[in-house]
Amino acid sequence: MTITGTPPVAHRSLSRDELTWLWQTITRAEALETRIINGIKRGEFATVIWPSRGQEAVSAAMGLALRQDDRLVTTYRGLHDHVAKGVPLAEIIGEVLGTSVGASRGKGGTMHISDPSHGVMMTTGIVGSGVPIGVGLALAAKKRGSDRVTLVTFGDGATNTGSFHEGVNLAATWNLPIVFLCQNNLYAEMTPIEDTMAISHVAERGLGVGMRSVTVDGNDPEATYGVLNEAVEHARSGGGPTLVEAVTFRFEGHYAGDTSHYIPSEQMEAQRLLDPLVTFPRRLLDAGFTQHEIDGIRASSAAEVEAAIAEAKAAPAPDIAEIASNVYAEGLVVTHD
Ligand SMILES: Cc1ncc(C[n+]2csc(CCOP(=O)(O)OP(=O)(O)O)c2C)c(N)n1
Ligand SMILES: [Mg+2]
Repeated sequence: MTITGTPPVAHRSLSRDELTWLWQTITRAEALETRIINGIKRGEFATVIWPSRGQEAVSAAMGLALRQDDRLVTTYRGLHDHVAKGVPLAEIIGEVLGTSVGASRGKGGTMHISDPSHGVMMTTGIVGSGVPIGVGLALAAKKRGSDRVTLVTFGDGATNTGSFHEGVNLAATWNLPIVFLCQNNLYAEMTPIEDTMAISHVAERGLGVGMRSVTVDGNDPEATYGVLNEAVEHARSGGGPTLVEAVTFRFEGHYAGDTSHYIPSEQMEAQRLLDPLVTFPRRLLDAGFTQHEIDGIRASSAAEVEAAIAEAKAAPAPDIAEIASNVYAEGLVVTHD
């Protein structure tokens, strides 16, 4: 659905390889999270994650729309985003478990995964704080004449913060190469969206700052890809920022262990019918995939996760001698150009 100012997206049909990639990414993210939650439940892991079960289609679409060197800023609920941006599974799990194969050598934890080699510049636990940081990355790209796009992703609740409103305003004013991706899962912690905002679409918040703004069905990876791809290419070609609201749902609690008792059972049941893990395989069958192929991709994803878990578990904890390394920039020369 177009809210304002955005040209209609030409929905080209995706190739078989692209559809395969989307399903691989959705199932990798799902398998990763399910395996970690099961490990926590049975006492195998002492850790914490903020589940994104249900939101995988949004991140898969995002991963397909971005180049490896494009930049991503995400949140504590970002394991699916890390997978989609190409961070190796063992490096993600190493952070979740705090072992030295982690992307930050096990020193970041779930809430602070970064992997600049895959463009993941920051994961933050401070709601809304990624927005101005993404704006800074996009400003740097513009000043340096780089064609890298920055995508910053956050929840619906984050759009209630001052940093969101300040950040989108500057991005629109400076015409920066950035995409703001709101993963609207209808809840902020335990609070339903209608208790915190009086508008029907988060995307309306882009209107007030003069930004192109779109709402899309985040459970449909192809539609979400179409919108994000257009927004990314628009930013890359100098057209400026877009706010994309992908409407989705979170089937697990706010954190692993939260029972979601505050989500009405009728809402949960209605959302289950829209779960991309259920609906996308039907789409793949229509596109000519066999059930055997669909199941095979899912089984491969689970096997990859199992191998990555074994690798991360076998790695030692970070060496104490490393406690201060990579914490501060070394040999940094500040120039004022
Ligand atoms: C600045 C700030 N305020 C409050 C919190 C506590 N908190 C953690 S998650 C969360 C809800 C955020 O909701 P939303 O932006 O919709 O993201 P979601 O968790 O649904 O992905 C809150 C209020 C925080 N981490 N940071
Ligand atoms: Mg939310």
